[in-house]
Amino acid sequence: MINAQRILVTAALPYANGPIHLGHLAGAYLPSDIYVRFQRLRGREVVFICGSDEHGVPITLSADKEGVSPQVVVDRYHEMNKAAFEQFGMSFDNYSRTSLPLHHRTAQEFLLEFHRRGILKEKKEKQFYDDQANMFLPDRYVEGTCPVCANPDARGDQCEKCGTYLNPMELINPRSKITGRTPVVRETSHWYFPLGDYQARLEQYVREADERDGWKENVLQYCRGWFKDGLQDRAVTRDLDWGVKVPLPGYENKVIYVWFDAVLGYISSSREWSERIGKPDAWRKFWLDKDTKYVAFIGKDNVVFHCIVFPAMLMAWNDGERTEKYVLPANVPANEFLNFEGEKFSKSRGWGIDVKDILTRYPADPLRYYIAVALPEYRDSDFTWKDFQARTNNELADILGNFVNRTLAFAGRTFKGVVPERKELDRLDREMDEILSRTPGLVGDRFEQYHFREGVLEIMNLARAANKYFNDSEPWKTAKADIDRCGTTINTSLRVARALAILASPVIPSSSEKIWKMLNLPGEAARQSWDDAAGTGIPSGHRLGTPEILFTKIEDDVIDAELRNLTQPLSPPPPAEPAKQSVTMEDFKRIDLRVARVVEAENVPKSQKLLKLQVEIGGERRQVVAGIAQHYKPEELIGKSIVVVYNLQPAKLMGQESQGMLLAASDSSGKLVFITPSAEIQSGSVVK
Ligand code: B3M
Ligand code: ZN
Repeated sequence: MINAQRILVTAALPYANGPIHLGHLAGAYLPSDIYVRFQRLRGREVVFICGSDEHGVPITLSADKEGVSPQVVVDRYHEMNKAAFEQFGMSFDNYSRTSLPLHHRTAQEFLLEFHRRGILKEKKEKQFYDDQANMFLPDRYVEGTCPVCANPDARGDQCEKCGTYLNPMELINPRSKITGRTPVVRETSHWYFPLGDYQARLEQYVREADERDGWKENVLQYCRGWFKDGLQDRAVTRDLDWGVKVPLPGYENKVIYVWFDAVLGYISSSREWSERIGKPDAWRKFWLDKDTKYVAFIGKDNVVFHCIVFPAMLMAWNDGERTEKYVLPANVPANEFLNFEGEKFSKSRGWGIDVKDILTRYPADPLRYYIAVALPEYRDSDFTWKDFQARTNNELADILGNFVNRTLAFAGRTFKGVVPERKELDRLDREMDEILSRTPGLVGDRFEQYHFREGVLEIMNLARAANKYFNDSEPWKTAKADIDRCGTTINTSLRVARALAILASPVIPSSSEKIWKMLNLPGEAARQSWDDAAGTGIPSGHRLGTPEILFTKIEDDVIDAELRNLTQPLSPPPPAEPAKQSVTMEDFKRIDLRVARVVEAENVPKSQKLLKLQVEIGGERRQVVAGIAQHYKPEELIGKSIVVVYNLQPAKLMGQESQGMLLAASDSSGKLVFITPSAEIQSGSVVK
């Protein structure tokens, strides 16, 4: 574990193409915020950097879909996400955006430096082109069948189903995202970064950084996988017009690849921060001083870019003659995914909750606490409304809130709100002292090692022990029989309440300040010293503030209403599908649609989406595989009439032959229904 005095913390820059949801918070944001707040309490010099990623195909696709310019999309979501992060209590020192001129300059500076030193190679390559839309189709502009797992909806840059990173040219049955047509192949030129040249050094870097700071096993696994496959040259330019311009001759109509510019967004955001606080050089001591510990928090889908691509870029820069030498990440803690009620968050299906939406109904702290104890640190985990209710009511309210409240209320009643003296200690006091004094170290160790879940549970264990101590000490009895004994119990309880305010403040910052205020202590809980949290009590004679409710319990009917609303779309509702290109009657007639009757239906093993149907089409039997398993149970389909595309080329889906395609309609909420004739009609009938 590296014990640095100065720490640079970055959290992945979310794409400004949609509202951030709870899954994002559990991946990179809450862990980084807990870490930063904790390190500040430890007295470390910390800067916490983030911002919107405003370039790349995810942005232009959203803009195309809505029929607006990319600028409109990024302006909207940058502001929205910035506000949501604030409301959630993220303590970024700077939240920038990659569309700023300062960022464009930074990215171009790196590209030109690499170009000048002959690091980049120019290559001609074949790429998909949509000759109706008149544009090249980089990355997600192409979709098709994954060559690895046969997912029919793999994106050009990655198959979301099996996780394989793809080149659009590898897709089977490629189709343009813009017109739906099969793209043609054209030649284009791009600049490549020779990642392979850095492989040996990168392997050494990951090995040494892991030895020093204990990298997470999941992150090491991803890296090893990449190293094993061998690192390839990666194109750093794209045929697009939205992004950072490539300042090289012949590249006037191209931009820098979004990932090349996005990771540099950490640097430009740090520079923006320096300028904003009036110390234009402040960023330098974080980025350019080898004594800085740099920790980059991300979600698991960004590992390769932070553990391999970005470090290689920084190595390449550092090899040059310039005096600025950048620090590489000392650790890249990446979480797995948080699911929502057992299923992946899906914007398109409206499955999940936006941060800004949930914060209109619940305060940030209970949400922060629940996500913290459910963090997907080792494997995917799940957000459920019932668990959220249980953690809020049974832990925050009944344990932590209850302990602080009864202590203050008791001190108010019995000692007129003045801290009593701590006299002779008995066994219970000494046990409580013991638990209290070891907790900051215990939790601190977990936090230093990025095990936030365990750290947070230890904080709650302290509150649990304190409640038990209060019960076992029975101050309501000693108040009559032995007031000194009673005073000692309350003094000790107040000391624990003070420590809890400090130790819990990285997780539930506003509740911690409330406790601090109730204790009527000077300053803020967030500005105390972690290491002294247990040692310093509250002096006897100190006048306490008034107790107030810390956490409101969530009633059953509130949770029931959330569960009933589950199928509602995420806000804002996705815009209607734009019309496709017009087709001639001729075009349409080439498609042979028939009524079919379902005779058998079953789930496809290992697939959550696919159902395998045996259908009868006018005396002929065919097998049709349809992606409707999340909407229909197999038995609901047997005997039903459906419409199928009869002359579609057979395809294999998850190893199952499909000889036709079922027609279905879906709306923006993700609801999907199959199409059926309005009355009985013979199977095999032509639909026209
Ligand atoms: N915008 C991907 C994402 O939002 C990407 C992260 C950039 S970090 C430099 O998951
Ligand atoms: Zn795949």
